[in-house]
Amino acid sequence: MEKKLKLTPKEEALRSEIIGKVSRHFGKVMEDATPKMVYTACALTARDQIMAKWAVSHKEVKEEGSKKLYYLSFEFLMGRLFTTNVLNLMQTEEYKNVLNSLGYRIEDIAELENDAGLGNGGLGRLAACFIDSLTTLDLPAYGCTIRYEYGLFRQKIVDGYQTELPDTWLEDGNAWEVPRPEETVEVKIGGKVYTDWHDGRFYVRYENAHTILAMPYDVPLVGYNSKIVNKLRLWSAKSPNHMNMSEFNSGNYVRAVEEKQLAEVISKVLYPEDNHTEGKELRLKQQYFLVSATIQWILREFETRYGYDWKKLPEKACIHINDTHPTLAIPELMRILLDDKGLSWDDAWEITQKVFAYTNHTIMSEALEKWPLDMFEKVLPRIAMLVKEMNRRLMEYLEVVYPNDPAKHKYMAIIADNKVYMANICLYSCFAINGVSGLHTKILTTDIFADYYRLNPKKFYSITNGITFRRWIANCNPKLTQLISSKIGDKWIKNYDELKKLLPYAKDKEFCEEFYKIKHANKVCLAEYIKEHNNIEINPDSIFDVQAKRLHEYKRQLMNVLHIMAEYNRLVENPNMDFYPKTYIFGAKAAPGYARAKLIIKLINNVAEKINNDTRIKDKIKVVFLENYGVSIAEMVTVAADISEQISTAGKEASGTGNMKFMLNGALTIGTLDGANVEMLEQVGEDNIFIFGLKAEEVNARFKYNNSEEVKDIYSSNSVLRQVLEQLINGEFSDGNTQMFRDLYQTLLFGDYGTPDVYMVLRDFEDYCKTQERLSKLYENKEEWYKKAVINTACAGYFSSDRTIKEYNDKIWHLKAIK
Ligand code: 26W
Repeated sequence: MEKKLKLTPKEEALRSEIIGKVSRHFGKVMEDATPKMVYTACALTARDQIMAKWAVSHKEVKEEGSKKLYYLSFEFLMGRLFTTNVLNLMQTEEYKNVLNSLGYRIEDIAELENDAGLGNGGLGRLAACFIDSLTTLDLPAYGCTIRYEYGLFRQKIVDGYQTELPDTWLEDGNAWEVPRPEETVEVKIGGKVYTDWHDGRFYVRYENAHTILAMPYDVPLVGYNSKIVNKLRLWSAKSPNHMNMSEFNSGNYVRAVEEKQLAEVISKVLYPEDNHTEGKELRLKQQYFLVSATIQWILREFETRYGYDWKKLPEKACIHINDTHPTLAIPELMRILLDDKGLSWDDAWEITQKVFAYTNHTIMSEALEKWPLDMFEKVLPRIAMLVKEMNRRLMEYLEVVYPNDPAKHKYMAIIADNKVYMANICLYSCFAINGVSGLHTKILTTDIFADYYRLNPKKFYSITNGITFRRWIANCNPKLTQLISSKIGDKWIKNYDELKKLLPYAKDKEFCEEFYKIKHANKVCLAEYIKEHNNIEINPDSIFDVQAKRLHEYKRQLMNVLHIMAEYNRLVENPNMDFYPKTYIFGAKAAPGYARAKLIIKLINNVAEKINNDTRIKDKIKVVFLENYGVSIAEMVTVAADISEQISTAGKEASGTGNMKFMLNGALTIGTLDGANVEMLEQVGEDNIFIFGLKAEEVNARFKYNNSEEVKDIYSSNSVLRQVLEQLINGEFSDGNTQMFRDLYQTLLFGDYGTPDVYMVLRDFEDYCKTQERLSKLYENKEEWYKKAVINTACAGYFSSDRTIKEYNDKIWHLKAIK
């Protein structure tokens, strides 16, 4: 229903634009348009503005001959783009008013956009935050990834179990992308390669290689009140051949389209493994597909502007490798410089070494990528030759710097035991290598990468992760943003240091009261969502305790549930005890092949089912599992959380970024001294964060011996823990089924390979419970609680990804902001 509202001339113009889009794009008048059409029309008007800006920005970057960053990442977890784009264009009010005048609410329209969920977790979301900060700081940069037709799977909980459905995010089209068929490049996979010299030149010939076309789609991106437009380039795989007509005519319909399908499968799905690799051939093809297309494009751009002066490449381009997944960009650059551009090995190598930088995001050994050499040679015969030559030179070098140390050579090798080690390619070739938090970098340089570190300590940097304040507060928590800006102005959204100015307000009762009201309103919103989606009634006055992140044993969702079970047991025994009502909220996807992670999801759901329906405890505990956790759900839960669970086994979480989002929005953290939690403690001081558990060195020491004795001691001395462990196998939370959760019991008490409780769940349990109790006690004193909450928000400035990007730029990239 249209409403008569007074609009400014600018708003009137926008309104006509939207109506025009609905008419031209869908052939409808406003009254007949569906809300989805209105969404698309709005998105297209925003896109038009960005495109107009883009043309100018592109010209400037070109004219200035600026150095550019190419951020190669297998994942970009962008989420929805409409409201962040509108925010960055500084037009939220305009769109809100215009949509109102057309009878819509901006929130409802924004919700119709599918999340661009092209990522698993932290690494992918970090890439998305980085591209926002790069653009906001007017630094010329391109994000490069694959246009997965299906993003990460859609999670559906059936009878408490996770099931997976395809995420059909492109089904209704994607208003933000611009196809660039004219920039399609060819990628060659498989076949046989022959090399030879004649007439003083080196020749490479491919036989029976498969050619796949890589067609780019560009998503233009604006920064917050910024001058330039950057872009995310998404590569899509296309077959060079159409359907096979003769097969079709002979009635072989499947075979007629087979070849085409096989080529295009490369950009169909994102592998749902995070922190675990399986060495699948298709994934290797995907990796080469992305890097080959990107490197060809980079060199073409360079050549068009600067000709054949390849030595200049490092002055004009920096290529960032986001974890090892895009590592093959390194041998691919070598290949093109050698085979196509005719450079010598030494010249090509000198250039290559100055172009690439690498970030490591995990020390979990099962995440460190390695490929079977025979598969590698079959899929990428020419790249395999180059990688072998790199390894030969590396070995020669190691013999000089670390003589007579075969064990070390093997550990540092690119090829060992017939496997290709991706991280070692990066460590050998990149001019900069970094970890993502202080503790993580320390572990890299003193432990897993120590041998490379000793060779060249100056190449190593520590750069703590960050999050973009535009999405993670301005956009998802507009009320809090307004409250803060009403006191300290709105500069802090871009100048993160200014957030510190909020600190004095922690002592201002009235301010804290307002802060509390906003948190409460956000909790009410989340409660409504939960009522609608889970059909669970939750109390907005209870403490909202949230753990939202990928499901992994090291993140210890299991410890969280065991504690909930223990609290429940206490309440059942003594229903009238003093107990502040609590709502435990989980959001987590598990890798489809990770059986134990999926079992933990089932346990959470069974515990929820039992507790939520037990009238004896009078609604004092509720447990909710939010289905299909992703960026949009994250936005909703971060603003509503009172407690943020960051409870990984110390030394295992490289940084974490969810921890920062909760902190920024005024949740108090219960956490271990792991990843960026360490730095959060430094920022807020120990009175304002709830740290418990073993430290990284203590965990490490326990890894070195078999901790069976310690586990036995804990088991016999802690009766609360003993009870919940027994409940895993006595059917208490599984309708009498004593087998369902036996695996969890088994791994905690006896371990898979004889070492029980690898992730120290039992060891940290008691301290965790005590710390939880301290938090519940504190919540009774709202004044104290909100003082601490405000301090958390005020001290979160350091965790702006703008700070992170400035550090990357000063230390590694050296890009110049466009004036
Ligand atoms: C090949 C399978 C695979 C896929 C993804 C292996 C490893 C990964 C990522 C490196 C996992 C990941 O997302 N790591 C997270 O990166 C974040 C950004 O730096 C950190 O904040 C998290 O602590 C880290 O777990």
